[in-house]
Amino acid sequence: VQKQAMKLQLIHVPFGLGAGRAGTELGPGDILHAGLVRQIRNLGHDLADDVWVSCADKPAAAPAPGERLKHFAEVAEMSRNVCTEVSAAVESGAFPLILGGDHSIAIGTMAGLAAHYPSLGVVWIDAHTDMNTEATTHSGNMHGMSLAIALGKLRSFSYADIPGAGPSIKKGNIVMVAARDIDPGERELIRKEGIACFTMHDIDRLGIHAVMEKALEIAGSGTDGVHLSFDIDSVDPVEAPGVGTPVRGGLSYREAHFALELLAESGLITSMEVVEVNSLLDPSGRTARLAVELIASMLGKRII
Ligand code: EXY
Ligand code: MN
Ligand code: MN
Ligand code: MN
Repeated sequence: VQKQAMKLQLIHVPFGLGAGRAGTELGPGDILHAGLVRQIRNLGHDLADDVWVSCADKPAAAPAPGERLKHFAEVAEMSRNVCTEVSAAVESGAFPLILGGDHSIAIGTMAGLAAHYPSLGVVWIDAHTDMNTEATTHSGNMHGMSLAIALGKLRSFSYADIPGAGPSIKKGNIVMVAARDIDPGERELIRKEGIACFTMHDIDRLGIHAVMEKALEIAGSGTDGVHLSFDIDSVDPVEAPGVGTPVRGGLSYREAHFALELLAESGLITSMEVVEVNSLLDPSGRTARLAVELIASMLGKRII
């Protein structure tokens, strides 16, 4: 994010089959309806024509009981389409702003970005670490596997399966923030790979300022671009009730904004995505409105 006007490319991914509950396929429309374009224009940024990624909106078939990669074909197809659109946006010189949709859209986002940034830094703000593999997942929901896939840890799906994808993300360039619901298999993989993970415990201990400074150091050094993957379930469910996998004890309203303001101020962020808004679970529209406010912070709203 630069301090002067940017050309933003909105990429909408109305996809929900990576999650365990329907509703995130409505996320892009909900966020637009909550006033995103007005906010972006008020910040003085320009907008290229919106792109809507074609993706399945209903399952081809009900997953078999115990299926470990639910709706695999639909997720793979969506990932290929997202990769193509994100890569084209970077090529056009625009700043990609991708709206989900569940967090499985990040598979294609990072694939497309890595084609242009071979040493891509990733800041993953999320209640979860999304580091399950087909061997460790309990749910079979692929939104819980996005980072593991980007790291090349799944046997049955990697960037080699996505035409035009860049290389896998390097583990030293990833940092997770706000994790507080981590499965045993994820914890083991995170430890084994030595991936930087600042949990809510770390945030309570160190404070969000220090955590974000460390996160920027990790994702911003030795990298050629920094992607922010923002899962709105990172925010406390009191502020963000419309999410499919809520976890109590999340980021406060100001911790979330402060973290994003620091990222904007750094000038290091070269792309971002906002995922998991599910307004079927929040008729008040509060969560979609929060997403718009947080995007404004990411785009420099409080930088004077
Ligand atoms: N770890 C759990 C699973 O793998 O199913 C929950 C994952 C939730 C993923 C959301 C997008 O952050
Ligand atoms: Mn996530
Ligand atoms: Mn999450
Ligand atoms: Mn590094």
